[in-house]
Amino acid sequence: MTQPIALLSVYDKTDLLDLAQGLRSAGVRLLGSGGTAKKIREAGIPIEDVADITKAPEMLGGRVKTLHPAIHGGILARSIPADEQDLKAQNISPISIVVCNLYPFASTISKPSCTFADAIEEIDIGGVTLLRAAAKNHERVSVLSDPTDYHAFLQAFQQGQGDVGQVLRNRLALKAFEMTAKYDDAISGYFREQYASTPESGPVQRMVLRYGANPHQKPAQTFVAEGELPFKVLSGSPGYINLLDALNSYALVKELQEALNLPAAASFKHVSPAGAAVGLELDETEKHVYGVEDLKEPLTPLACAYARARGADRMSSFGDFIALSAPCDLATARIISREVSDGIIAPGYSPEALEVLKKKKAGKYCVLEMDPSYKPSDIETRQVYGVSLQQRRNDVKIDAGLFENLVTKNKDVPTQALTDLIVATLAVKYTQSNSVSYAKNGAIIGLGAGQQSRIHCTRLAGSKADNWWLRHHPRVLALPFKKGVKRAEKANAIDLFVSGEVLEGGERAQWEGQFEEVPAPLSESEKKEWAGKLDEVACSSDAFFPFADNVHRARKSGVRYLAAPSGSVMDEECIKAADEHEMVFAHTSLRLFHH
Ligand code: 93A
Repeated sequence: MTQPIALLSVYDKTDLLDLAQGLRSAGVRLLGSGGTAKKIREAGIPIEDVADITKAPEMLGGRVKTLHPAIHGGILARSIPADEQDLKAQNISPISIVVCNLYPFASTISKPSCTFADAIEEIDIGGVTLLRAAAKNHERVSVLSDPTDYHAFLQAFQQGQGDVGQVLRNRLALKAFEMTAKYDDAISGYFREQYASTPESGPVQRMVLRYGANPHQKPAQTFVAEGELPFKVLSGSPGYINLLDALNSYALVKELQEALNLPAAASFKHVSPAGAAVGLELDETEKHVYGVEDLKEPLTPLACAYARARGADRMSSFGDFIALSAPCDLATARIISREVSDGIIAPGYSPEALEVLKKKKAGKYCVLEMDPSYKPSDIETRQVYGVSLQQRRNDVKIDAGLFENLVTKNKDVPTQALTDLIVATLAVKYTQSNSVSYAKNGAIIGLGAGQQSRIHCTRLAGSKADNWWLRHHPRVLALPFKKGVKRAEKANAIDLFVSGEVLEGGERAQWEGQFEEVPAPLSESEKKEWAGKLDEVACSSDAFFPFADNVHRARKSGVRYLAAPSGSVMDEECIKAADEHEMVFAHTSLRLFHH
């Protein structure tokens, strides 16, 4: 057997001498690059210089040390006659062990004093090539990229009398590939920062964020690893949660528009919709309920969509992030300009609309322009507590076909109900689970998000829908507000009025002080009578109803059309409950958890 050769070239020289000694004792011939060979030789362990083999000195101040056919031929040659012949012809000996770790690029650039030139010099070329070559040829070659592996390797080498076995070589190769991938990530991240963070330097691929989910979570950034960010910042500067809202809400409105062929809008808070709607015309009562009756600008379909989305749950929508499926027009911008909102994403803005929006929040309102042709990749990855999770994106299409399996006696689904089922189902697709949503007239009217119990979702969404409906009550529409009461204050006062919250002391005085004449509370019988008038509501659940209580609760808020996947042991009970109320129940066989 020919003597095995190990090539050593390491920046981090931890445990290097033990390894060299061990290999040497096992009869391995050692070859080393400049500093590595020097250290080993000084410890009295015999080693040859790479330059002795290549007959080429290290050059360019160390930029070229091991990059030579005598080295890479020796590593890459397979145990096949053709390769062996090639080596023989060039007088090259095969190398069977490569020990290499790289220049510390990441830690160098993390130092505040690091200059651009420092960063450039810290990009390891030869070492990466050694690692990749050895890892590629791991059928024959062992690659040691981490000092913590030396000891086990030596043991295996001694036990196997020079053959550590394929399983160990496989794991070492994988580690080397992961090492170079991480290394390259750090390098491309650095250059993204240098070359692709401002519009002046070309397409923007990366943006610094002030902070992450909370102010102490720094640094923070957003980036794409190829192409450019699919949105442009026209005004303000988006934060981390703004972007979570913007990207999720835009996905929702884009799908709503595609599914229903109507402009769509969403009002997001904390990565769930507070409202979402398509642009169906508003009648006079609805204009009052949504606070757009006094708008001078005629309502466009897009403005109707946003009025509905924003008006469904005005309390939750306070300080929302808005998404529009179509370019923002002046009427929509005028509605937005009167509300407290954090930002907007849309596939464009008319010049007049942009002018209105840019004035919001003293010029700090966040306006993002989305590229409508953007296609996210099929696979999405995120990290939780340092562990990566990867899945196929939830790109399932929601359309009328989803609601064909009608399992109740009543199978009558009018066109409007179908629209509402689609709106309700698309909303839960983009709502933190568990979730249940109620929709009517092309808009979400109640949504229960992020509850661990399904009945709590159904109740929460139901109570929101009840409040929404009570806001249509003639006595609410006629509440005698004093002049000068702000829109948000009115929304708050109405919410307290319809919810029947008992107020005391200063809070009560403050509430009463907003009216010309203090209104008498809505009585239970008034509420009950009014609730009885709500019907034809659609309801969608992101997973099956585990008990029939959900069906009964939904009906109390006017739900006539239900959609949920099947799969519960209580499916039959749920269908029975729906039949009892003459509801229509569509089993979708599609679960839509979202986190
Ligand atoms: O500048 S390099 O990219 N050019 C090379 O040819 C090369 N070969 C090995 N850097 C190169 N290396 C790196 O040198 C290794 O990755 C290792 O980190 C370091 C070892 O240098 P020395 O043996 O002189 O201490």
